[in-house]
Amino acid sequence: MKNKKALITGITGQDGSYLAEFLLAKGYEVHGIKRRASSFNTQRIDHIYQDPHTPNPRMVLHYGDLTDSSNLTRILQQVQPDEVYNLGAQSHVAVSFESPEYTADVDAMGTLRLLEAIRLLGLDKKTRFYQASTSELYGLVQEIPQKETTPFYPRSPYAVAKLYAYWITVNYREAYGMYACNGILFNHESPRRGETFVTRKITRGLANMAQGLEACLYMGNMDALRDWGHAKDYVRMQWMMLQQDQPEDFVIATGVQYSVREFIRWSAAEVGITLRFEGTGVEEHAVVEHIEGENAPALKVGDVIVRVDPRYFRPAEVETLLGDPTKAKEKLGWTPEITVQEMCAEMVAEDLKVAQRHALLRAHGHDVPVATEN
Ligand code: NDP
Ligand code: GDR
Repeated sequence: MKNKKALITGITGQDGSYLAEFLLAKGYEVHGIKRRASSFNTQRIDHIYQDPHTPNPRMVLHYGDLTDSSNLTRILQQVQPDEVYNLGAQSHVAVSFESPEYTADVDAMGTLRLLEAIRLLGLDKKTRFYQASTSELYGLVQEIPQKETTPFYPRSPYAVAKLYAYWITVNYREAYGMYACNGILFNHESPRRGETFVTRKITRGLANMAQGLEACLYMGNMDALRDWGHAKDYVRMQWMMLQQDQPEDFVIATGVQYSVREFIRWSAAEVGITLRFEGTGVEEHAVVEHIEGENAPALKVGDVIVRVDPRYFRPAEVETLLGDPTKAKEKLGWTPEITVQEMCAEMVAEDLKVAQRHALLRAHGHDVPVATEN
């Protein structure tokens, strides 16, 4: 039997990289769309990249953009994929308040462009379509926990754009009989998570502070509650959703929620630091109470290493998200294998390795770029 072909938008992102690995291991020929950038932007997939000069490469990258219909149509025509995974997006909620129109163009219209191209090329009976939908659709929560039937109430330009993408996917399924479905995924993280999402900002920030590369971690709303899983578990589910007889939408979550503050405590503990939170509101801060082991030579008891900076508050916040993955468990047999605590340990360990390398370079007089705008 011929290998299946998959096309992944957003292949250079967190999920795209894990999904590409997963599909290659299953024997797929994987095509991905990458954006033209002035610097290299393929760090997450460099380890699986195949030189186009190798005979019959099973991984092929195409330049493209979700804002460009003609480009998407040409790539789809050329690849004739069995499965399309639409993971590409301006995926940062806070940034969507800064760039609402661009976010709508990529996240909402981009999805329509792909679906319409599949239809116009006559691929609608061949190509199965996965849409990266999100728990942000629930926004101002109407029911706890959230499941497939919970009403939506989006709270950001990102979530509103994704709401359009959700419904246009349902609409193409119902109107044209396409195999198109939504995975309504709750937050999922990994060592490959973008540096400005909260978990990675925390694990990287703590690792850098432990090694003397940063002085303080400035946070937004630490009361926010999230249902965090591991990206590896969630991409497996993306594939499973396209292997069913009938296309359906599924919530993917762990069913457990924690606060951002809790995630900071765990990450600190992974570095060997016990934190004490003091104060309330914008005055809240965390003090180093105890240090164990060798991972934090740059810190001492009494240091204030976490503060609140209101610039990270959002114009409208999603305070609490908790998913109910019962349908995914019962219909597909999916359950997450990696706990949030295991994931946190993995993320801190990876960030510590990098911070230790950078501290060594700095000690030998080399410049080390550590600043991040979050
Ligand atoms: P990332 O931000 O890590 O990756 C986004 C990807 O989209 C990158 O490859 C990025 O390219 C690409 N992209 C951005 N803009 C465009 C554009 N205009 N045209 C083409 N590609 C573009 O996101 P994740 O991997 O974390 O998430 C994958 C998808 O799942 C996203 O759609 C996200 O909204 C959604 N989602 C994510 C969840 C999560 O917790 N991670 C939860 C629920 C949904 P580049 O590398 O060049 O920036
Ligand atoms: P989210 O993820 O908005 O849920 O969207 P993010 O990690 O950015 O925020 C989670 C929660 O933490 C609070 N928070 C902070 N967030 C950031 N980024 N930086 C901070 O300093 C900070 N302090 C507190 C936030 O206010 C929020 O409540 C992610 C993205 O991957 C989306 O693409 C995806 O759809 C959803 O998850 C599900």
